[in-house]
Amino acid sequence: MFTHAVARKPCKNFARGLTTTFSSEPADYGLMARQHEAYLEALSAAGLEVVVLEPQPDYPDAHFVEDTAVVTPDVAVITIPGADARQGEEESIVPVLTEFRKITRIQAPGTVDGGDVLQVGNHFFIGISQRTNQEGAEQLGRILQAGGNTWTTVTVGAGLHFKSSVNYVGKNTLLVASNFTAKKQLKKYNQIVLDSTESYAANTLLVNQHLLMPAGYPKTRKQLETLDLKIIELEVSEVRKMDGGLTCMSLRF
Ligand code: CIR
Repeated sequence: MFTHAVARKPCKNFARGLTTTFSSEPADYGLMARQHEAYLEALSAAGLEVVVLEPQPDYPDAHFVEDTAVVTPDVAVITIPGADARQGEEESIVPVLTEFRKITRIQAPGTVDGGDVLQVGNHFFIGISQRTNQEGAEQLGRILQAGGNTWTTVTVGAGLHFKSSVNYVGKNTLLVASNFTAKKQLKKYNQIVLDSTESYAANTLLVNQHLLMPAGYPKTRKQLETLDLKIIELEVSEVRKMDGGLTCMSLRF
């Protein structure tokens, strides 16, 4: 059960953030601000007290706060984000999380993006990706293990982060993009496999019996309806243009 979330409002120049997604329409700030507002409302509806931080114009991706920390019941691990342009975002998260958890930090040359870290009970999957390196994963793994957790690494061969393709939806079940189903680390879980035309919907967020999913993925919605959770669909067109999704825009704990 989560009680809190930390999020950050997007800045006016958020469209200058990193992206690999082709879009003929540039990302629009007014629309992004409305989509973010609806996201914060959904977190509140799921029972979370949301701490909302001010925008950081020097870091146009800074509203993707998930990448700056991994928060467990006993510790907050401050990351070193894997993209040079995002290194430094994590500093402004430290004072906020200090109010809730003991702080520990990933050390260089380790890099970790929180988007690569998926918690399933007391097990943590750590994706090795363009952003999270082996050194960072091992440092994080050791910290998690000291807290009584287990961990495994998974190679992220496609997509930005591990959680771009795999998320936990409760009841021992993972929501998995079709190109990740064969991963041996995922075998002992039930899997809901996404239709290949709806892979983006893998980035669905479970919060206290509420499932926040991107709007416009009817096949996935039908699959998720079997889980008996309250489904909230959210518009994320502008988030997606910047390679982001629903998990990225908050830290939950
Ligand atoms: C980036 O490339 O870092 C941002 N434009 C998107 C980060 C999305 N974060 C996430 O999936 N956890």
